[in-house]
Amino acid sequence: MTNDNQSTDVTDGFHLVIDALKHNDIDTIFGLVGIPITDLARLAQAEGMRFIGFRHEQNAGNAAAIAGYMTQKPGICLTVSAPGFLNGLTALANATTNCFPMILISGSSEREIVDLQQGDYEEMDQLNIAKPFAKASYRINHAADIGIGVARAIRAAVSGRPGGVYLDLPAKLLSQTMDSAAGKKSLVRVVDAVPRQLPAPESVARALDLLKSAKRPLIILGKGAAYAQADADIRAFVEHSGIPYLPMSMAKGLLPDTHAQSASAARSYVLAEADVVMLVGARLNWLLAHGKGKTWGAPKRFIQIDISPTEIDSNVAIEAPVIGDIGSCIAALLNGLKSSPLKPDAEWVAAIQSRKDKNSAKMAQLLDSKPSPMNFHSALRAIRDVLKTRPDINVVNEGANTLDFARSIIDMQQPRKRFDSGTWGIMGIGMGYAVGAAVTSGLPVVAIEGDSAFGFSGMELETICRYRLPVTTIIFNNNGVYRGTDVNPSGGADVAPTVFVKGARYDKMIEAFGGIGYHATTASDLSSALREAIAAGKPALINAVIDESAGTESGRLTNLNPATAAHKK
Ligand code: ADP
Ligand code: TZD
Repeated sequence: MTNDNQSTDVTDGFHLVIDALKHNDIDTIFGLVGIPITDLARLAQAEGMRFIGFRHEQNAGNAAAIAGYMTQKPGICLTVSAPGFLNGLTALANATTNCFPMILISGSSEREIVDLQQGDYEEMDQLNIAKPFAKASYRINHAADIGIGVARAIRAAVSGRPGGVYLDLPAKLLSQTMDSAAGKKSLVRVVDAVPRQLPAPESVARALDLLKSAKRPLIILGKGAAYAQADADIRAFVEHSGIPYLPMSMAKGLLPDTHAQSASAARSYVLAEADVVMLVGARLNWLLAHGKGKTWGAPKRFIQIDISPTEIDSNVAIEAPVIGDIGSCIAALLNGLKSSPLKPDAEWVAAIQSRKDKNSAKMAQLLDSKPSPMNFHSALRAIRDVLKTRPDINVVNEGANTLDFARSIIDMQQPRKRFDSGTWGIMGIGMGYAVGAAVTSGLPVVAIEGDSAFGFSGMELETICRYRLPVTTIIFNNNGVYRGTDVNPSGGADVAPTVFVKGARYDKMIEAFGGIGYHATTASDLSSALREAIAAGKPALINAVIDESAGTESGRLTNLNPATAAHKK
């Protein structure tokens, strides 16, 4: 361990990195130690920062990313070189894809050896490998540059469209020394890291004109809107305009899902029938069928609010782009609305209501059934009823059917409380997000996990137990990827590619680390286990046994599976 008190006049790279982070109010590092960064983690702890150690870097990176999304401050992930760096890189790429601010800090090996490919311990040209996956990538070579390097990384992560930043710290840098007064002076505090970016007044006027011309307007709120923390103005705009809205999955709770203007229960209808659609921090990617085709019916006229100008016209023509930060854009639009109010067509509102009523009645029937074993609906009904009483709880959600059904059945009442597979539809975010959300908010987390999805990060149950986090993980155990019913078509001894060990007892896993395990075979078991686990505020895992034939292949995305054209006899 580095000796803090060797000389009061000298500081080194280790100290300067920690000082630079603290100087910018960063108080937590998620990571996994080893050469050359073990002492950096120790020092962080010694200097009053929180170091949360993981079992795999991808999960540490995911925790950092979700902390960034929740706070608008970059989450920090610290890893060792080469393999540790690569393990963290998936999380960095996922953060960049989702527009979450995080900084992956990795130690790296001797430059001279790496560049001549002479076979150093954990040799890898990390900086160049990180570039395509990060919003920005930097290496610091001199201790005197640590202050500016860290400041640069912070600003790159959070300004404009947020994203993942890679910061390369060669081993040699960490032990480099310099005069401590000069070191202190070299620190940089980032001023106005997330500057307001005001929209051009003419873009606001254009958007309002288009909105006023609409007969069947629709607002779509994306996770960019949730990230922006402009909750009160967004709600005021939606309510003043009277326009029906759809929340994307992580924007659920920005307005409570029970809000009268939510069109979620009539999603297909409003997407097909709307004439003018206003996107607020939501991209027209695959999650919105690229803004065209069958889902969207007749071509739409779009308004798009986004901080990134090049997002506009990415998939279809946008008639009224409004470029700026969502807080400033919505405030300007709200202002315009006050001087000339809108009133959406009563027929449009009534038509949506009647679809909502019809679809909700159908859903209520499914939710009321009590099949044995449980299916997705009956299990989620039990969870929904418990979570309704705890709007403060963070919900993490991944899987295929488990994700699709939970998204529509579990209502959210508060913003930035739902964290899921996001823009990539990635599996493996579960336990990393759960730890990140619990540590960042200090509030309980309920992770609703497909059994396959859970497997990607399941070892972090130990992390959850080690830090005694109030995380309850619910495994939707249907014996496989999607379902557990496939059979090996060749008749061979191996099980089918989608099938797991039948009847696995995931609840036993958490018991190995001192957590509480529950085995739930009925909705009432599940309900009482969840109530008890939340009340206890301790690490818990509920193995919820689900009918292995329930659900569909790939959940809602069945149609994305390419079909084989060749059928061998
Ligand atoms: P969803 O998956 O919920 O539809 P996306 O991740 O596709 O949402 O879209 C988020 C969008 O929000 C991105 O295009 C991003 O540039 C934008 N964004 C993020 N933060 C802000 C902000 N503070 N102001 C404006 N736009 C933002
Ligand atoms: N690997 C990664 C990193 N991301 C992925 N999305 C996949 C693989 C493919 N995949 C899905 O898209 S969903 C899924 C996989 C493996 C798991 C589905 O099974 P589950 O969920 O048990 O988690 P359900 O609820 O039983 O369908």
